Amino acid sequence: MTIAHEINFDGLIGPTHNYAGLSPGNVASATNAGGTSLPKAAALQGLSKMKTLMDFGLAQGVFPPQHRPDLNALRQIGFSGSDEQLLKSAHDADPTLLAAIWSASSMWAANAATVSPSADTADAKVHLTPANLISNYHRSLEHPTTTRMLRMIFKDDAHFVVHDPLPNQMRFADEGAANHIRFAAGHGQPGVEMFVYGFDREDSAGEARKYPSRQTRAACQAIARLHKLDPTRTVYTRQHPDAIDAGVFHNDVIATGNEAVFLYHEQAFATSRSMITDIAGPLGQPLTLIEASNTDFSLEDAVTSYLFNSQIVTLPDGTMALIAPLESKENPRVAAFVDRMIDDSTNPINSVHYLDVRESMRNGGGPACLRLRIVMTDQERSALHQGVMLTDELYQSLTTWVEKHYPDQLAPDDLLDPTLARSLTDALDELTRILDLPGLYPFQR
Ligand code: SUG
Repeated sequence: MTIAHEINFDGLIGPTHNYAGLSPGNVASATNAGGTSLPKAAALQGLSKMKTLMDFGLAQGVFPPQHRPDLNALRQIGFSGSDEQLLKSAHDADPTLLAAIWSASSMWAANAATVSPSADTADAKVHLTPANLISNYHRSLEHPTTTRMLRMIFKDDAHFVVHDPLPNQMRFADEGAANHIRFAAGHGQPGVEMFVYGFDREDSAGEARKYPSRQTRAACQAIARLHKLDPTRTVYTRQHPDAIDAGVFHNDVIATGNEAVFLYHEQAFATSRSMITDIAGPLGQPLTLIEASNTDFSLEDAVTSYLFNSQIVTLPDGTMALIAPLESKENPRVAAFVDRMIDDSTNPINSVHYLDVRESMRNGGGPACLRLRIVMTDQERSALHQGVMLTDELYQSLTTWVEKHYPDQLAPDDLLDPTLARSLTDALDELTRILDLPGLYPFQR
């Protein structure tokens, strides 16, 4: 039997983390638009989450933030002049354009790529497809650097394939692992991969009305083909339109899984029951279903508490733990549901750890959004770039780096400041030395 473990790669929250209301259908982003953010606190919250998981004995990786503000993105759409003039003219044309090129949105690593482990792919390699993220302009700026970063970290082509992102066209709108759950009897066993979409051009009847769908069925199918998945072990499921319209802009806001455990809300999917047989059949063992009903708590509770954006992790002793956002503890209906789940011996989740990632949460990103999980054998793990694997020393270096370079606060007007923009270039240059990723950023080439 092949032994493999899940490694979580968290996006280190960048120094330009701010609240701009850039994502229609993301309730937290809209609610906090125009507020003052705390970039240093945000990054330290994220680092502390990574350290907590490492201290549980789990392998933990780090993805560096991207270089923002992306002034080249402004030149590409016709703005010109000095840095100061670029920032000012973009602001005068449309303040959301200015905010977009400053966004630290690459922190949400669950949207970096979709990943299939080698146990599921025909060529027995780990396949990664960077997400094109074309549904929102600020996020569409991420994939060139994400692709480059993944190709530096997963460089060894004996083990890894990093594909190009899907075509930049709405037909193939893709948001990565946030809309993908892999089930398996154990991490190293062949899995069943579930792809979740909101839009299907063959079937427009089931569409959300109020908010956009960000993932298409065609994108899911393309990734399954690229990753050489077994069609009999691949399941496509549609998000419930009512869920999208309640603020479930990614499936990981309403469902999650780990190994053979499936945790979801009864209103998550347009097709709850049939899909469960489609998953459990090829898996060859029953799924442990943990369903939250509307009487447990509502869709709105799910969206404000972000319970389903918890990470379910398998601990070294074989039991599972729930890594949940503090907001779940603060909702009495959700917290009571969690208590019942932990007490229930028919599922393997034995403990809950509530973490503070409030700065990210205020933009709609919980614990699971902040990480990309990759199941790997020990051999694959030793083949990846080791500079991004968290150790106590790296945790210390990154904490010191954040303390030294990050602004304490960012208000919307700060985004007009060219001095801040320039100081961040030096900081990121230093970061590529800490993580041993020379030449990652466009300004270094
Ligand atoms: O794409 N928020 C992100 C949150 C992504 C959460 N990720 C997962 N669910 N996996 C988004 O909507 C808000 C930025 C702003 O408004 O300033 C933002 O991009």
